[in-house]
Amino acid sequence: MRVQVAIIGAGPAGLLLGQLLHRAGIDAVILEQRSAEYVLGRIRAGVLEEGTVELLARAGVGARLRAEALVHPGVGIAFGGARLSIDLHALTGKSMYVYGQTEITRDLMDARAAAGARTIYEAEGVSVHGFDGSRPAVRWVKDGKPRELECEFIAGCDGYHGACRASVPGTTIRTYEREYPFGWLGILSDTPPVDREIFYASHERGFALCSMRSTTRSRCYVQVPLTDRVEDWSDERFWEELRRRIDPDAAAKIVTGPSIEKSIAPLRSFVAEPMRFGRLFLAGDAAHIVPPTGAKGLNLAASDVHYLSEGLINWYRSGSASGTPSASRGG
Ligand code: RFL
Repeated sequence: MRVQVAIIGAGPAGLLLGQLLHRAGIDAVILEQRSAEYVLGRIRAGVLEEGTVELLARAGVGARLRAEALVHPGVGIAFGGARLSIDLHALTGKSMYVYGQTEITRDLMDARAAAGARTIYEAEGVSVHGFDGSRPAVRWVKDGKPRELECEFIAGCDGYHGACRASVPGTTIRTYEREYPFGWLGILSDTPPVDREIFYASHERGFALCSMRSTTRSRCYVQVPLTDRVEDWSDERFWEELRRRIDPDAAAKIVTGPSIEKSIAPLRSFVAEPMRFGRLFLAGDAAHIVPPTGAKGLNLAASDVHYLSEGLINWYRSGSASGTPSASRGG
């Protein structure tokens, strides 16, 4: 099998890149180690920046987002029992959008299926080869049989634990990492959001965030010690702790309810450079992660995909004359 671009990973970075390349007439196959259902079930991001929303629209998957996303002109910060609202729209002319990562994934998967573009799920043991030369290849096992794909470029969109970054010789990559000494306990619940706007709380007991996925679904977090386990946190304990950390007006308005997802994410910052190794490019969490407190990772992944797709599209349009694409911000 031969293809122009092999994309490793069907997270938001891989699916969005596949969609942009497909619209530009570039043949790309996505290889994903998990099942489509598993990928769709992963509950993560929900806060999108204007640039991400514009890029999704350009990829042809903006209609449902525009119709259903909650538009937030600003963000709040609670401290010392009071609340400060920052009107981002007034200050920058731009808003934030609340639309779940699962919904973006669903929109991109639907668009891919409608276009008849190929995604190979449950590809085991994916490995990347020959990216320092002109004929890279990807190998994997599917249904117990070894498979191989020849390609012109490989896009490593396989997240922080993926195979692509790990395949790069250690002498060619530099990494910077910081692990924070606390965890981020988040719950998702079918309860109305604490407030109309997303707000952070700075409190001596720890940081907190009241966010949402819709007008009926809340996503709230509290900072916890790294030694805590999810089992230590009943739903009642979570809501009680959140109440203590936010301003009294908001605390009085909280509607509590059972969690439908609860997890503790370790907080880590990580950056690898460069993001290009011959014909292998890294994008999204494969190259860098930021703590989910900032609601930034998916937006950064979208930004990488914007630059990478432009580089690849320009390269193919210019008849491949200019060597290899210059795509990442790092060159
Ligand atoms: P992903 O989403 O990790 O997808 C990588 C895909 O690659 C697959 N894979 C492989 N496939 C084949 N072979 C291999 N060897 C493979 N190894 C891995 C994986 O199965 C997966 O399908 O990376 P991508 O596409 O770069 O997207 C990044 C975003 O998912 C991530 O940055 C955000 O979720 C971060 N994030 C947030 N970002 C925002 O912009 N706004 C938010 O509000 C926000 N909230 C969050 C977040 C992340 C969180 N967690 C759990 C870390 C909230 C949380 C709690």
